[in-house]
Amino acid sequence: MSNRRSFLKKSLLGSSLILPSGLASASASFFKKSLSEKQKPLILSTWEHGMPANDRAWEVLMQSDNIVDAVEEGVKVTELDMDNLSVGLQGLPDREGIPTLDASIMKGDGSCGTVAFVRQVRHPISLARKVMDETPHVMLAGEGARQFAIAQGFPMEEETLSPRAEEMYQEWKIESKYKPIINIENHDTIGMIGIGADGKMAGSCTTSGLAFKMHGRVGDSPIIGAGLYVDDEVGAATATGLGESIIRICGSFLIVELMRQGRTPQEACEEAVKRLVAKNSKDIKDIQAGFLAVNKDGEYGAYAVHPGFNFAKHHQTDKSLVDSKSWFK
Ligand code: SD4
Repeated sequence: MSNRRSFLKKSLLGSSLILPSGLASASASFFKKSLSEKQKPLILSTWEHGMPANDRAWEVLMQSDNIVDAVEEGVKVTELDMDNLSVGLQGLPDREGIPTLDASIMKGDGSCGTVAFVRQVRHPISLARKVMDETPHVMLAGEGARQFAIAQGFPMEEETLSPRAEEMYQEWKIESKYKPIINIENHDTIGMIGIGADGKMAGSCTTSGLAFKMHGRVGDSPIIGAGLYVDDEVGAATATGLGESIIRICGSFLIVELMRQGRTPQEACEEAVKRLVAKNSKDIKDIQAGFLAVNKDGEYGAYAVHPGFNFAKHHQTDKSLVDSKSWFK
């Protein structure tokens, strides 16, 4: 909880002491309502590229009042960002030199769609949305996902690497060693979670996954409950970082369940990181992972294994980039 909000809560507690009891509780509920309403709508995204993505999401939300459209359109900005080497077809390829993409989208009513290990699709998030809206399934993978994209009229893109990705791939090929490296280009997935003025929530997550991964490797981002989870009754969470470590603890689902049990988003993210550290203790020095969460009142939190994780937040009166705290200092 921000200092300002805890200050307001404390002052409210103080003021209710001097009011007659009926008036005090009316005043308390008025203030509680206006406090939480101030936080809605709210859009949060992982990393600095979340700033332009949030701007677009906000614009769509203001025009349509539709939080699902907002989180889809928002991350499409990142999918097109040529400077981002972890999202979209311009991202770093797998060991065979092929970019393969993972994405998921989820609504607070439990509807969700995901695509994994998909090729040649410029906007995997929109393909995930089609899986959610147009099929009875949750997840399509690989060639099946690509065929579905063609059937849905998605253009098939060339698989030529972006100049920067090609250069880095050629450099990597000299040693051909896969080693996760924290906080550089290979950890830049965008996860976006948002809450509309009406309290409806949604989230999206899209990535080219780990650089130089094995062909066919799928990370946490398209796994509902790992890279993304949303429940209108509680809140939403998303993840970035080494997918294997996040999948092992069902990170995003864990955070939502901890919030359901009464933890704040901040406490829930911290507990998830604690579990992740415990379950991945052998390699933890080389593992970066970060979580971002919001509850249905619009309170939010974030926490990472190592320093360096940040997130973008956008609401009515403020848009800013916030540094997350971390397990290792
Ligand atoms: C993955 N979680 O595929 C993704 C990578 C990532 O920021 O988050 N990069 O494991």
